[in-house]
Amino acid sequence: MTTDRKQEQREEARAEDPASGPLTTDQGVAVDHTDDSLAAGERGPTLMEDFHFREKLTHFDHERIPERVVHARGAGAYGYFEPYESCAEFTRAAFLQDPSVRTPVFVRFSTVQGPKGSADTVRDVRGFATKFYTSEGNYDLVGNNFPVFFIQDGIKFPDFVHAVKPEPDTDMPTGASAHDTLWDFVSLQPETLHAIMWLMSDRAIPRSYRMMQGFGVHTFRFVNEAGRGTFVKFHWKPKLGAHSLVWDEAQECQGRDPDFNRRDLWDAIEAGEYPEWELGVQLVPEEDEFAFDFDLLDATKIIPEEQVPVRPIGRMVLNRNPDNFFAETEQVAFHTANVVPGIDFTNDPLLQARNFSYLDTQLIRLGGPNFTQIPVNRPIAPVRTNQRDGYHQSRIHRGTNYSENSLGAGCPAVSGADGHAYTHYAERVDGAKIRRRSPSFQDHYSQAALFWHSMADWEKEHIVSAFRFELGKVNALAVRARTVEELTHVNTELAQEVARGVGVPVPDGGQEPGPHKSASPALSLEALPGDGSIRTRQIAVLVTDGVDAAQVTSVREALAAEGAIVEAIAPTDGEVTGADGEKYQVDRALPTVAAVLYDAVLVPGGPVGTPAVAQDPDAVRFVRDAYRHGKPVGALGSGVGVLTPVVPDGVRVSAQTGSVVADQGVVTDPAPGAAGEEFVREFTRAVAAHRHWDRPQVRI
Ligand code: HDD
Repeated sequence: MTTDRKQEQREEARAEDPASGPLTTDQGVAVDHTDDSLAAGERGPTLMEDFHFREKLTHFDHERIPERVVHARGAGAYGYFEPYESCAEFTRAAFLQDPSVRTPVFVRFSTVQGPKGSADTVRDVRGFATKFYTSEGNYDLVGNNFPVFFIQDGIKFPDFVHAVKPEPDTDMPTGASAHDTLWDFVSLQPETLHAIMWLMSDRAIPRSYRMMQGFGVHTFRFVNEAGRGTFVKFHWKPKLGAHSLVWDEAQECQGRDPDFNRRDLWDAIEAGEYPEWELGVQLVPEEDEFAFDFDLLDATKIIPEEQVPVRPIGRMVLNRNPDNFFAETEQVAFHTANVVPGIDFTNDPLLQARNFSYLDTQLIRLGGPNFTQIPVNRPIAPVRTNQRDGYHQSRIHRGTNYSENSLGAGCPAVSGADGHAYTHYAERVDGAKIRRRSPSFQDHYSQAALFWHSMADWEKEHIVSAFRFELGKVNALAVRARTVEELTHVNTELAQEVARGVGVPVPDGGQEPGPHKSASPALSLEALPGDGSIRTRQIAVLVTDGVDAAQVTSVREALAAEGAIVEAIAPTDGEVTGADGEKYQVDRALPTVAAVLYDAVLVPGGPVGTPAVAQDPDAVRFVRDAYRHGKPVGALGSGVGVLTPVVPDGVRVSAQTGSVVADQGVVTDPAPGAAGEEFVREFTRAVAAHRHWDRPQVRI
């Protein structure tokens, strides 16, 4: 957020509080002085009658609440949802009927493993929780950016979380899955393998919360006015497409800017670049419940989009940042059991467990049963209950507090059959009490294999590299070997490549699940390129004294006109003097930034490209890192000289003045002076493609 925006916010806050006058105590008593304690004499003891001192310190001592037991690290924003058309055929949920009605939302994105203060760009699942403040009450779609989960029955959630969280003796590692207990758990629980494939893919290191998918994971149930049920799975598809970092870059980002994704979301909304997702549903008629070779109740399975297409039903736009992180993002409470009429559950054992857990955990985290009265959790629909008292009860209820009653004219009365009340879907259930997994949940390898076969070659390469990194950090060699053995049931090539990297015997393999069925192209990141724009992409332009300022200005204006954010980076902050003697404002000093914080790098002409600067290790490293992370790299005029030693053979760089060469994301034009249209067009195209994985010496 820019400083003046923060200042604006402060002024807005003051304007909203007309009585914004003197500092007071919590009791509203004006305070004359808050920098010195009340004492007996200037050098005497502090007096206990100093109620201002005591209240101020006591409140401070009690500011922290328990962080979430998982998903502690997050970022949130407000926005709205609007349906494209009525979904009355499938559901009577009011917010899915009228395209002219916008439903307010609050979304919180999160990582899972790390504590509240951990870094954003860790390898992890990302939470994608949406609270719809609908006219019929709050509906929470509490999803992730993976469509599957690690376990099938929620009773194992404590075991899974204990295994992935820091080890109980050392409390290490923070924000990481690369350690013995997780892989011990995984190597003994084949049901985890499908989600593990997603965790080892680039899906687990999203470039931006704005550029990642979201999934409800479970099969839920739509119920229409006539009471007919339809199975439904929810999908969020980002307008900007799904894009990721590479692991080498993500690790450096953790240090350079632990708030990388949080900042990206905040700044985009502040700049009016409102992120947008399309809500889609996969619909399965109840009569088709058993038409699949997997169980719809199994949260470790997807319905391949090629089997049941995703039907777009609306869009969500996030357009307002919270005013206060603790009050809103930290205190927001999502719960899978917060549903509205027309949306119901299935007997998915993971969902059933979640329907217990969220309320349970929020009671302790938010200090009792009245957390729904915290503004961010408050429905816009009227609330009328007979629930009373409890910590932080802020409602002053009048009248009766029981049902039935006559003294309160029977109010609040149950809605009865008028159709507005929530009625649970009358699914017929029967069965002997049993503690046993359904046989229909037993196939743990086919969809892990499906995911592998759906990957582009570069994605497979990244997955192998991730497994090698993760298992390379596992000390227990038997756990490494057992995990590799498990991978032979997914794909022999994968298992053998991983084994070669982690020093365990290379398995013979051949235990894949039968002749492989076709892949699901929708699972590759290549299926979600986005809108082809370069909006909000961060581009670094390396400048120094003597730079060809006309060139920088021309290309900077052209890229900014396409919505990119272009920053001039120089060895020191302040200004540089262009070759024309004019001053040129620097945005960032090189020591305060790094290539990993940018999507592309441009090296203009002037002394930047002269041998003296080309030997500047920081500038050369900046360009080299960008190249090695597969990012677009451009050079103009003598700036081409900085690229030449960085770009390996096999990538063409322009040598003749006047000819623009664009090859594998490297765009060069040695011509001096303002950037030509062709260069701008080619460089913009290279930036729109995000990354260029197939070029030589990309470091993943
Ligand atoms: Fe969970 C938080 C998503 C399985 C129990 N979960 C939490 C959050 C998200 C998810 C996005 C953070 C919400 C926020 O931002 O405040 N969880 C999922 C998904 C799952 C999943 C998509 C699998 C499909 N979760 C899961 C299981 C259990 C829980 C199986 C327990 C049986 N989840 C919790 C929790 C949390 C939570 C412990 C911690 C903080 C909170 O609820 O409010 O109750």
